[in-house]
Amino acid sequence: MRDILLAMSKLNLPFILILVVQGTLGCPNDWIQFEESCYVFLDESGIPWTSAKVMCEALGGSMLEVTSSEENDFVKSHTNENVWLGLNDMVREGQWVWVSTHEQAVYTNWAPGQPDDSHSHESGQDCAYLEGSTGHWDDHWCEITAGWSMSVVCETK
Ligand SMILES: [Ca+2]
Ligand SMILES: [Ca+2]
Repeated sequence: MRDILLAMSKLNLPFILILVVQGTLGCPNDWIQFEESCYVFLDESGIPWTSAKVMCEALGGSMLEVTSSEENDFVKSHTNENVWLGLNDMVREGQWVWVSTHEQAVYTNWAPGQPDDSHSHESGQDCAYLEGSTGHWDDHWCEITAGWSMSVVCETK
Protein backbone atom coordinates (compact mmCIF):
# COMPACT_ATOMS: atom_id res chain seq x y z
CA MET A 1 0.00 0.00 0.00
CA ARG A 2 2.78 2.38 0.90
CA ASP A 3 4.41 1.69 -2.45
CA ILE A 4 1.16 2.52 -4.25
CA LEU A 5 0.75 5.78 -2.36
CA LEU A 6 4.36 6.64 -3.07
CA ALA A 7 3.85 5.92 -6.75
CA MET A 8 0.66 8.01 -6.84
CA SER A 9 2.37 10.90 -5.13
CA LYS A 10 4.90 10.98 -7.92
CA LEU A 11 2.19 11.30 -10.54
CA ASN A 12 0.82 14.62 -11.61
CA LEU A 13 -2.60 15.12 -9.99
CA PRO A 14 -4.17 17.31 -12.73
CA PHE A 15 -3.14 14.66 -15.24
CA ILE A 16 -4.96 11.97 -13.22
CA LEU A 17 -8.07 14.16 -12.97
CA ILE A 18 -8.13 14.63 -16.73
CA LEU A 19 -7.93 10.87 -17.21
CA VAL A 20 -10.80 10.32 -14.77
CA VAL A 21 -13.00 12.96 -16.41
CA GLN A 22 -12.31 11.59 -19.90
CA GLY A 23 -12.97 8.05 -18.75
CA THR A 24 -16.41 8.94 -17.40
CA LEU A 25 -17.45 10.95 -20.45
CA GLY A 26 -16.84 8.38 -23.15
CA CYS A 27 -18.11 8.50 -26.71
CA PRO A 28 -20.75 6.51 -28.60
CA ASN A 29 -19.61 3.52 -30.65
CA ASP A 30 -17.67 4.56 -33.76
CA TRP A 31 -17.15 8.07 -32.40
CA ILE A 32 -13.60 9.07 -31.50
CA GLN A 33 -12.73 11.15 -28.48
CA PHE A 34 -10.39 14.12 -28.60
CA GLU A 35 -10.17 16.36 -25.56
CA GLU A 36 -13.79 17.01 -24.47
CA SER A 37 -15.44 16.25 -27.81
CA CYS A 38 -16.48 13.15 -29.74
CA TYR A 39 -16.09 12.95 -33.51
CA VAL A 40 -17.51 10.66 -36.15
CA PHE A 41 -15.99 10.39 -39.62
CA LEU A 42 -18.85 9.45 -41.93
CA ASP A 43 -18.40 7.16 -44.89
CA GLU A 44 -19.87 9.73 -47.27
CA SER A 45 -18.51 11.94 -50.02
CA GLY A 46 -19.83 14.53 -52.44
CA ILE A 47 -22.16 15.94 -49.80
CA PRO A 48 -23.36 19.58 -50.05
CA TRP A 49 -22.64 21.72 -46.99
CA THR A 50 -26.31 22.03 -46.02
CA SER A 51 -26.83 18.27 -46.23
CA ALA A 52 -23.77 17.71 -44.05
CA LYS A 53 -25.27 20.04 -41.45
CA VAL A 54 -28.58 18.17 -41.47
CA MET A 55 -26.78 14.82 -41.30
CA CYS A 56 -24.76 15.81 -38.24
CA GLU A 57 -27.82 17.18 -36.47
CA ALA A 58 -29.71 13.97 -37.19
CA LEU A 59 -26.88 12.09 -35.46
CA GLY A 60 -27.21 14.27 -32.39
CA GLY A 61 -24.13 16.37 -33.08
CA SER A 62 -23.08 19.34 -35.12
CA MET A 63 -20.68 19.93 -37.97
CA LEU A 64 -16.96 19.83 -37.34
CA GLU A 65 -15.72 23.05 -35.71
CA VAL A 66 -11.96 23.34 -35.35
CA THR A 67 -10.82 25.86 -32.76
CA SER A 68 -7.15 24.96 -32.20
CA SER A 69 -4.12 23.71 -34.11
CA GLU A 70 -4.20 20.57 -31.95
CA GLU A 71 -7.76 19.86 -33.02
CA ASN A 72 -6.83 20.56 -36.65
CA ASP A 73 -3.97 18.03 -36.38
CA PHE A 74 -6.33 15.50 -34.81
CA VAL A 75 -8.76 15.74 -37.73
CA LYS A 76 -6.02 15.60 -40.34
CA SER A 77 -4.52 12.52 -38.68
CA HIS A 78 -7.83 10.67 -39.14
CA THR A 79 -8.69 11.46 -42.75
CA ASN A 80 -7.18 12.38 -46.10
CA GLU A 81 -10.56 13.52 -47.41
CA ASN A 82 -11.74 17.10 -47.71
CA VAL A 83 -14.24 17.67 -44.91
CA TRP A 84 -16.76 20.44 -44.45
CA LEU A 85 -16.32 22.75 -41.50
CA GLY A 86 -19.33 24.21 -39.68
CA LEU A 87 -18.05 27.61 -40.78
CA ASN A 88 -19.53 30.04 -43.29
CA ASP A 89 -19.68 33.69 -44.28
CA MET A 90 -23.24 33.60 -45.60
CA VAL A 91 -24.55 36.47 -43.49
CA ARG A 92 -21.74 38.94 -44.06
CA GLU A 93 -19.09 38.42 -46.70
CA GLY A 94 -15.68 37.84 -45.14
CA GLN A 95 -17.04 37.37 -41.61
CA TRP A 96 -16.53 33.68 -40.84
CA VAL A 97 -18.91 32.36 -38.21
CA TRP A 98 -19.19 28.96 -36.51
CA VAL A 99 -22.63 27.52 -37.12
CA SER A 100 -23.30 26.11 -33.63
CA THR A 101 -22.27 29.21 -31.63
CA HIS A 102 -22.70 32.07 -34.16
CA GLU A 103 -19.28 33.25 -32.99
CA GLN A 104 -16.60 34.51 -35.33
CA ALA A 105 -13.69 32.15 -35.79
CA VAL A 106 -10.63 33.12 -33.75
CA TYR A 107 -8.34 30.22 -34.68
CA THR A 108 -8.19 29.69 -38.46
CA ASN A 109 -5.90 27.71 -40.74
CA TRP A 110 -6.62 29.16 -44.17
CA ALA A 111 -4.47 28.04 -47.06
CA PRO A 112 -2.31 30.78 -48.60
CA GLY A 113 -4.56 33.08 -50.65
CA GLN A 114 -7.75 31.75 -49.03
CA PRO A 115 -10.53 32.54 -48.38
CA ASP A 116 -10.82 34.09 -51.85
CA ASP A 117 -14.61 33.96 -52.37
CA SER A 118 -13.60 32.60 -55.79
CA HIS A 119 -13.39 36.05 -57.32
CA SER A 120 -13.82 34.68 -60.81
CA HIS A 121 -17.16 33.11 -59.94
CA GLU A 122 -20.38 35.10 -59.83
CA SER A 123 -21.90 33.45 -56.75
CA GLY A 124 -18.82 33.55 -54.48
CA GLN A 125 -17.81 30.94 -51.92
CA ASP A 126 -19.39 31.02 -48.47
CA CYS A 127 -18.70 27.60 -46.92
CA ALA A 128 -15.38 26.40 -45.51
CA TYR A 129 -13.77 23.00 -45.65
CA LEU A 130 -10.57 21.42 -44.35
CA GLU A 131 -8.27 19.97 -47.01
CA GLY A 132 -7.43 16.45 -45.87
CA SER A 133 -4.11 16.43 -47.72
CA THR A 134 -2.73 19.60 -46.09
CA GLY A 135 -4.94 20.43 -43.11
CA HIS A 136 -5.41 23.90 -44.59
CA TRP A 137 -8.81 25.52 -44.94
CA ASP A 138 -10.40 26.89 -48.10
CA ASP A 139 -13.75 28.46 -48.88
CA HIS A 140 -15.94 26.72 -51.42
CA TRP A 141 -19.40 26.87 -52.96
CA CYS A 142 -21.84 25.53 -50.40
CA GLU A 143 -23.54 23.42 -53.02
CA ILE A 144 -20.93 20.90 -54.02
CA THR A 145 -19.91 20.78 -57.65
CA ALA A 146 -18.89 17.92 -59.86
CA GLY A 147 -15.32 16.80 -59.39
CA TRP A 148 -15.21 17.70 -55.71
CA SER A 149 -15.69 15.16 -52.98
CA MET A 150 -16.49 16.65 -49.62
CA SER A 151 -16.99 14.29 -46.73
CA VAL A 152 -18.59 14.77 -43.36
CA VAL A 153 -17.23 14.82 -39.83
CA CYS A 154 -19.64 15.48 -36.98
CA GLU A 155 -18.77 16.55 -33.47
CA THR A 156 -20.44 16.58 -30.10
CA LYS A 157 -19.35 18.95 -27.38
CA1 LIG B 1 -17.60 34.25 -49.12
CA1 LIG C 1 -11.74 29.44 -52.07
